Amino acid sequence: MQSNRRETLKLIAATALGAAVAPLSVTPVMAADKIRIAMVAKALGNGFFDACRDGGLEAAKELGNVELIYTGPTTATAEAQIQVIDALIAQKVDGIAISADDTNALVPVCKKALSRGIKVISFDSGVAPDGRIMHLNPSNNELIGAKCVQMMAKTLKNEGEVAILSATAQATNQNIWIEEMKKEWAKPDYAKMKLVATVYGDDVADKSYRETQALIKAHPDLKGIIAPTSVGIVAAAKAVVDAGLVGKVYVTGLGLPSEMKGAVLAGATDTFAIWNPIDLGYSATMIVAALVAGTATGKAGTSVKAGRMGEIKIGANNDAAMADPFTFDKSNIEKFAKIF
Ligand code: RAM
Repeated sequence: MQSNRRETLKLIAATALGAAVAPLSVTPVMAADKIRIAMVAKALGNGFFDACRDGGLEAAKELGNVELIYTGPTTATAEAQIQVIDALIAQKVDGIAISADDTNALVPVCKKALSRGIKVISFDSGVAPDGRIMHLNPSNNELIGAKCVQMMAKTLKNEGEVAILSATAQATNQNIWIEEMKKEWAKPDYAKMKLVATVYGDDVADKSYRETQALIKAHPDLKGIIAPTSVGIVAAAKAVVDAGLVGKVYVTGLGLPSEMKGAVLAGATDTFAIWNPIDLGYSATMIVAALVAGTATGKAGTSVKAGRMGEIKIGANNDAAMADPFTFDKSNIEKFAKIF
């Protein structure tokens, strides 16, 4: 790991920046020499992206010559993200890592950024291939989808009505995961576990809470809710607790241990999963820095050095994936709640 870090510093020092860049701990680099990388969240005020930002800041500090601009719209819509990207183009940033609110709608503005020499990647939630150099998936999509169904099946002993509470209807990542869930769900093991509805809380706590209440009302036999969103899962669990349905309706999906501790201890959630968002933001920032420095191309079949995360291999469609999702329950929630 240390050698990777040293390697990265050496590479950055030897790049287009021209001047030799001393390790950050010794000599701070002049602001004007800094590579400016923007990390664009689906929306601000989401703890998941705050954790990604923390990872990005860690990478920037480690590289020493990177300034991280953490930004995003107030609502998770493509229109709002387009405005954010346009502003970043006007600011002439060097690189952008975006978690997309829409796969295709962001392509033109991302292409515009690319045509101005800005290195654009997507992370977490992808932009279609034409609009980015590469995409960093947090984990294997098939695994994420299967995991969500398996966690629900384990709690419900493979039986009962289940609904999905997603983020926005256009979110690239949730839509892929829901497709993968359905593939897993088609297996005979789950014949008695029925998907009765898919609703969207838009990664807004209030809306997710109200959608959960509506689900409970519309489906009196509902036994489970899968929320593949860190905002939705917390809101759904709260709605279950508030309705006095702990032990009758279970919530699982993807969430942050720090935000899900209450739900797990209350019994509304048996298990849930996630990857480390700090590592995700750290890696995305490292990748953009390497693209700006010219030490990586992001092309299929190549790899990119991402500091303490090691070498990240880039596969078909210029996609890469990080670690497997990790599962949380009563046995480990308190420990991880302190980290992210
Ligand atoms: C929400 C966002 C994000 C997703 C997590 C799991 O914070 O929708 O894109 O990866 O949930």
